[in-house]
Amino acid sequence: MRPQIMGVLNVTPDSFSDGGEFAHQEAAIDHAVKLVAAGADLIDVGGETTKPGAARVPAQDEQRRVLPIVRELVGRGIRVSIDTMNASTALAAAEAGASLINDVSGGLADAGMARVAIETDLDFVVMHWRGHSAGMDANTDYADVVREVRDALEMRAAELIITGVNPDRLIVDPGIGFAKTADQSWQLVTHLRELGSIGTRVLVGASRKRFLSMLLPEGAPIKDRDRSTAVVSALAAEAGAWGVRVHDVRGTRAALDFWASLQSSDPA
Ligand code: PMM
Repeated sequence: MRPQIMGVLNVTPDSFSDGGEFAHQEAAIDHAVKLVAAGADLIDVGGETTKPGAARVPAQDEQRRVLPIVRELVGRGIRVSIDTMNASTALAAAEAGASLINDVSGGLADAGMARVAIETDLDFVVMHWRGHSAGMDANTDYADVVREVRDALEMRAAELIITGVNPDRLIVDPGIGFAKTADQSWQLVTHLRELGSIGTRVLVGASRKRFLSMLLPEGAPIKDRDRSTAVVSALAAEAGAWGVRVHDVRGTRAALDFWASLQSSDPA
């Protein structure tokens, strides 16, 4: 089966228009609707930038940004994932109808997150994480990045299951670009299949990340990474991933539909 496509909707002050709060929200909803029309299965709403070096955002500010959007999208029948490290935001989004919690810290940033995952029994994405964005570029020492990320995710999943999280709800994510050099991100992308032995579903978030610029001319615009993102989406499908998180849904949808038709066609 084709992987699920999670369309990225970052609702941060630097995204969308600067025409005031309402115009900003309208533009965000408009963008989400376009992502669904382009083939997204769910929309990943986030109100805190996790780019390398980024500072934290207070949970109240995050909630002011994301909750009206979650409510509106759910009201329109769109499946929503909430991209947050804050248990209070995850809970409020769940109450507003979100169907998946996407925590880049895998429940490590906020000790209350596991409880929210247990109580809501929503799908729960647990990403490989080595600490907050402010210092993560200095935290890339691995002897064997593929084995260490795999083992850390397996360990984290086991801890969460012992705490009471439903194993069927867990989805692990290697955290491409999070405390990983470009070379380490490449290694993870080419060994995604090894995450399958953890026994949970796997999500891959490679979209527009820095490592994809390695094959592009110096200074190429970010959007030029969309074609290689679509290739990585097809690689993820081939490796058995449950889902991919992408900005350019159209490109990934075309790649995945093509991949799926190759799967179903009879070999000559
Ligand atoms: N990457 C970003 C944000 N959220 N969530 C998951 N599960 N996996 C990721 O790789 C991931 C994420 C950062 O990307 P962006 O700033 O381009 O949205």
